[in-house]
Amino acid sequence: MSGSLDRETAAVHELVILGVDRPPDSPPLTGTATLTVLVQDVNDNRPVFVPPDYRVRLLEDLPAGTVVGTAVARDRDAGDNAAVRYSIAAGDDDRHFVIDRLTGVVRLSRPVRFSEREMFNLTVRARDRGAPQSLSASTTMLVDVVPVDRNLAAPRFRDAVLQGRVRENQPAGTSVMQVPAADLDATDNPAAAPADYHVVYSIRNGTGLGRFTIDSKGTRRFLLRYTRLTSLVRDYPGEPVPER
Ligand SMILES: [Ca+2]
Ligand SMILES: [Ca+2]
Ligand SMILES: [Ca+2]
Repeated sequence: MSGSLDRETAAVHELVILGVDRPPDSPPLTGTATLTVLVQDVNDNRPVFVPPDYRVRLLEDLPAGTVVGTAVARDRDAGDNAAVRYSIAAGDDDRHFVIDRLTGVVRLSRPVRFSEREMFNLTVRARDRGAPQSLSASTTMLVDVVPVDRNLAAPRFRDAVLQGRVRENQPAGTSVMQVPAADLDATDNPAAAPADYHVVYSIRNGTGLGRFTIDSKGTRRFLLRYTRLTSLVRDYPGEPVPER
Protein backbone atom coordinates (compact mmCIF):
# COMPACT_ATOMS: atom_id res chain seq x y z
CA MET A 1 0.00 0.00 0.00
CA SER A 2 1.27 3.42 -0.92
CA GLY A 3 -0.31 6.81 -0.39
CA SER A 4 -3.27 7.35 1.90
CA LEU A 5 -6.74 5.92 1.65
CA ASP A 6 -9.87 7.88 2.40
CA ARG A 7 -13.05 5.85 2.71
CA GLU A 8 -15.08 9.01 2.39
CA THR A 9 -13.61 9.52 -1.11
CA ALA A 10 -13.43 5.89 -2.29
CA ALA A 11 -14.69 3.04 -0.13
CA VAL A 12 -13.71 0.23 -2.53
CA HIS A 13 -10.58 -0.32 -4.60
CA GLU A 14 -10.26 -3.02 -7.25
CA LEU A 15 -6.90 -4.43 -8.28
CA VAL A 16 -6.00 -6.78 -11.10
CA ILE A 17 -3.02 -8.95 -10.15
CA LEU A 18 -0.84 -10.52 -12.76
CA GLY A 19 1.41 -13.54 -12.21
CA VAL A 20 4.11 -14.47 -14.71
CA ASP A 21 6.26 -17.61 -14.75
CA ARG A 22 9.78 -17.58 -16.21
CA PRO A 23 10.55 -20.88 -17.91
CA PRO A 24 14.04 -20.86 -19.51
CA ASP A 25 13.01 -22.53 -22.82
CA SER A 26 9.50 -21.31 -23.59
CA PRO A 27 7.47 -18.13 -23.49
CA PRO A 28 6.21 -17.12 -20.08
CA LEU A 29 2.64 -17.85 -19.13
CA THR A 30 0.51 -15.49 -17.09
CA GLY A 31 -2.38 -15.73 -14.75
CA THR A 32 -4.58 -12.88 -13.41
CA ALA A 33 -6.81 -12.33 -10.45
CA THR A 34 -9.03 -9.51 -9.40
CA LEU A 35 -8.62 -8.27 -5.88
CA THR A 36 -11.22 -6.12 -4.20
CA VAL A 37 -10.08 -4.02 -1.26
CA LEU A 38 -12.72 -2.61 1.08
CA VAL A 39 -11.53 0.44 2.97
CA GLN A 40 -12.63 0.19 6.55
CA ASP A 41 -13.90 3.35 8.18
CA VAL A 42 -11.95 5.29 10.75
CA ASN A 43 -13.66 8.00 12.74
CA ASP A 44 -11.87 10.94 11.15
CA ASN A 45 -14.83 13.30 10.58
CA ARG A 46 -16.66 15.23 13.23
CA PRO A 47 -20.36 16.00 12.86
CA VAL A 48 -21.20 19.21 10.98
CA PHE A 49 -24.37 21.17 11.68
CA VAL A 50 -26.53 22.08 8.70
CA PRO A 51 -27.13 24.98 8.79
CA PRO A 52 -24.19 26.00 10.98
CA ASP A 53 -26.40 27.77 13.54
CA TYR A 54 -30.05 28.33 14.31
CA ARG A 55 -32.37 31.14 15.26
CA VAL A 56 -36.01 30.41 16.03
CA ARG A 57 -39.01 32.35 17.28
CA LEU A 58 -41.15 30.95 20.05
CA LEU A 59 -44.51 32.31 21.15
CA GLU A 60 -44.71 32.59 24.89
CA ASP A 61 -47.11 30.41 26.89
CA LEU A 62 -47.13 27.49 24.46
CA PRO A 63 -47.57 24.15 26.24
CA ALA A 64 -44.95 21.56 27.08
CA GLY A 65 -44.19 19.36 24.08
CA THR A 66 -44.30 22.19 21.53
CA VAL A 67 -41.56 21.83 18.91
CA VAL A 68 -39.14 24.75 19.17
CA GLY A 69 -36.73 23.78 16.40
CA THR A 70 -34.65 20.95 14.98
CA ALA A 71 -30.87 20.70 14.96
CA VAL A 72 -29.37 18.55 12.21
CA ALA A 73 -25.75 17.41 12.01
CA ARG A 74 -24.20 15.32 9.24
CA ASP A 75 -21.21 13.03 9.68
CA ARG A 76 -19.34 11.74 6.62
CA ASP A 77 -18.13 8.57 8.32
CA ALA A 78 -19.99 5.27 8.39
CA GLY A 79 -21.75 3.17 10.99
CA ASP A 80 -21.28 4.19 14.59
CA ASN A 81 -18.65 6.68 13.47
CA ALA A 82 -21.49 8.62 11.82
CA ALA A 83 -24.23 7.90 14.37
CA VAL A 84 -24.93 11.29 15.92
CA ARG A 85 -26.47 11.85 19.32
CA TYR A 86 -27.74 15.29 20.34
CA SER A 87 -27.77 17.08 23.67
CA ILE A 88 -28.25 20.57 25.06
CA ALA A 89 -24.87 21.44 26.53
CA ALA A 90 -25.54 24.93 27.91
CA GLY A 91 -28.01 27.80 28.07
CA ASP A 92 -30.91 25.98 29.67
CA ASP A 93 -30.22 26.09 33.38
CA ASP A 94 -33.92 26.25 34.17
CA ARG A 95 -34.70 23.27 31.96
CA HIS A 96 -37.27 24.82 29.68
CA PHE A 97 -36.22 22.60 26.79
CA VAL A 98 -35.59 18.96 26.00
CA ILE A 99 -33.87 17.60 22.91
CA ASP A 100 -34.50 14.24 21.25
CA ARG A 101 -31.13 12.46 21.32
CA LEU A 102 -31.68 10.76 17.98
CA THR A 103 -33.55 13.35 15.91
CA GLY A 104 -32.31 16.67 17.30
CA VAL A 105 -35.88 17.93 17.73
CA VAL A 106 -36.00 20.52 20.52
CA ARG A 107 -39.26 20.75 22.43
CA LEU A 108 -40.57 22.76 25.35
CA SER A 109 -40.56 20.96 28.66
CA ARG A 110 -42.53 23.81 30.22
CA PRO A 111 -43.97 27.10 29.00
CA VAL A 112 -41.85 30.24 28.83
CA ARG A 113 -43.06 33.71 29.68
CA PHE A 114 -41.78 36.76 27.87
CA SER A 115 -41.93 38.73 31.11
CA GLU A 116 -39.46 36.28 32.64
CA ARG A 117 -37.16 35.62 29.71
CA GLU A 118 -36.98 37.27 26.30
CA MET A 119 -34.29 35.10 24.75
CA PHE A 120 -32.45 31.82 25.21
CA ASN A 121 -29.01 31.05 23.84
CA LEU A 122 -28.81 27.27 23.73
CA THR A 123 -25.65 25.36 22.98
CA VAL A 124 -26.56 22.17 21.13
CA ARG A 125 -23.96 19.45 20.87
CA ALA A 126 -23.77 16.60 18.37
CA ARG A 127 -21.49 13.69 19.20
CA ASP A 128 -20.83 10.63 17.08
CA ARG A 129 -20.49 7.15 18.57
CA GLY A 130 -17.08 6.45 17.13
CA ALA A 131 -14.64 4.24 19.00
CA PRO A 132 -12.17 4.42 20.54
CA GLN A 133 -12.56 8.17 20.13
CA SER A 134 -15.86 9.91 19.49
CA LEU A 135 -15.96 13.36 17.92
CA SER A 136 -18.36 16.20 18.64
CA ALA A 137 -19.39 19.63 17.42
CA SER A 138 -21.45 22.42 18.94
CA THR A 139 -23.76 25.08 17.59
CA THR A 140 -25.97 27.79 19.00
CA MET A 141 -29.74 27.85 18.84
CA LEU A 142 -31.06 31.31 19.66
CA VAL A 143 -34.66 31.20 20.81
CA ASP A 144 -36.47 34.54 20.65
CA VAL A 145 -39.51 34.55 22.90
CA VAL A 146 -42.38 36.42 21.23
CA PRO A 147 -44.84 38.08 23.59
CA VAL A 148 -48.55 37.48 23.26
CA ASP A 149 -50.96 40.31 23.97
CA ARG A 150 -53.08 38.77 26.68
CA ASN A 151 -54.76 41.96 27.84
CA LEU A 152 -57.83 41.71 25.65
CA ALA A 153 -60.62 43.35 27.64
CA ALA A 154 -60.88 46.90 29.00
CA PRO A 155 -62.45 47.43 32.43
CA ARG A 156 -66.12 48.36 32.24
CA PHE A 157 -68.46 49.94 34.75
CA ARG A 158 -71.89 48.41 34.90
CA ASP A 159 -73.42 51.69 33.78
CA ALA A 160 -71.93 54.70 32.11
CA VAL A 161 -73.91 57.06 34.33
CA LEU A 162 -74.12 56.36 38.03
CA GLN A 163 -75.78 58.25 40.81
CA GLY A 164 -75.00 58.24 44.49
CA ARG A 165 -76.44 60.23 47.39
CA VAL A 166 -74.88 61.59 50.52
CA ARG A 167 -76.35 63.90 53.16
CA GLU A 168 -74.67 67.21 53.66
CA ASN A 169 -72.47 67.75 56.68
CA GLN A 170 -71.27 64.21 56.72
CA PRO A 171 -67.74 63.72 58.01
CA ALA A 172 -64.89 63.31 55.59
CA GLY A 173 -64.37 59.72 54.57
CA THR A 174 -68.04 58.84 54.50
CA SER A 175 -68.58 56.13 51.96
CA VAL A 176 -70.99 57.09 49.25
CA MET A 177 -71.18 54.06 47.02
CA GLN A 178 -69.26 51.18 45.65
CA VAL A 179 -68.72 51.03 41.91
CA PRO A 180 -66.77 48.02 40.80
CA ALA A 181 -65.63 47.79 37.23
CA ALA A 182 -65.47 44.36 35.64
CA ASP A 183 -62.58 43.21 33.47
CA LEU A 184 -63.48 40.15 31.45
CA ASP A 185 -59.84 39.08 31.34
CA ALA A 186 -60.40 37.86 34.90
CA THR A 187 -63.08 35.40 33.92
CA ASP A 188 -62.99 34.77 30.19
CA ASN A 189 -59.28 34.81 29.37
CA PRO A 190 -57.28 31.86 30.75
CA ALA A 191 -54.03 33.32 29.40
CA ALA A 192 -54.36 36.62 31.25
CA ALA A 193 -52.01 37.49 34.07
CA PRO A 194 -53.28 39.21 37.22
CA ALA A 195 -51.97 42.56 36.01
CA ASP A 196 -54.25 42.25 32.98
CA TYR A 197 -57.39 42.46 35.10
CA HIS A 198 -56.25 44.21 38.24
CA VAL A 199 -58.25 47.43 38.02
CA VAL A 200 -56.96 50.74 39.37
CA TYR A 201 -59.48 53.52 40.01
CA SER A 202 -59.06 57.26 39.87
CA ILE A 203 -61.24 60.34 39.54
CA ARG A 204 -60.41 62.36 36.48
CA ASN A 205 -62.81 65.21 36.18
CA GLY A 206 -65.99 66.87 37.43
CA THR A 207 -67.14 69.67 39.70
CA GLY A 208 -66.58 67.50 42.75
CA LEU A 209 -62.96 66.98 41.93
CA GLY A 210 -60.95 67.37 45.10
CA ARG A 211 -63.89 66.71 47.42
CA PHE A 212 -64.22 63.05 46.76
CA THR A 213 -61.73 60.26 46.74
CA ILE A 214 -61.71 56.85 45.29
CA ASP A 215 -59.78 53.98 46.70
CA SER A 216 -57.40 52.68 44.08
CA LYS A 217 -56.26 49.62 45.98
CA GLY A 218 -59.09 47.26 45.39
CA THR A 219 -61.80 48.25 47.83
CA ARG A 220 -63.52 49.41 44.70
CA ARG A 221 -65.53 52.27 45.93
CA PHE A 222 -65.45 55.93 45.56
CA LEU A 223 -67.03 58.87 47.16
CA LEU A 224 -69.53 60.55 44.91
CA ARG A 225 -72.14 63.22 45.31
CA TYR A 226 -74.84 64.34 42.96
CA THR A 227 -72.39 66.42 41.06
CA ARG A 228 -71.15 64.95 37.83
CA LEU A 229 -67.79 63.29 37.90
CA THR A 230 -65.97 61.61 35.11
CA SER A 231 -64.03 58.64 36.26
CA LEU A 232 -61.49 56.61 34.48
CA VAL A 233 -60.43 53.09 35.04
CA ARG A 234 -57.45 51.24 33.79
CA ASP A 235 -56.12 47.78 34.08
CA TYR A 236 -52.52 47.81 34.95
CA PRO A 237 -50.32 47.26 31.87
CA GLY A 238 -52.25 49.04 29.17
CA GLU A 239 -52.96 52.63 28.34
CA PRO A 240 -55.85 54.15 30.30
CA VAL A 241 -59.16 53.36 28.69
CA PRO A 242 -61.81 56.07 29.08
CA GLU A 243 -65.04 54.83 30.50
CA ARG A 244 -67.60 54.73 27.75
CA1 LIG B 1 -13.87 8.01 8.07
CA1 LIG C 1 -17.49 10.75 12.72
CA1 LIG D 1 -57.92 43.80 30.89
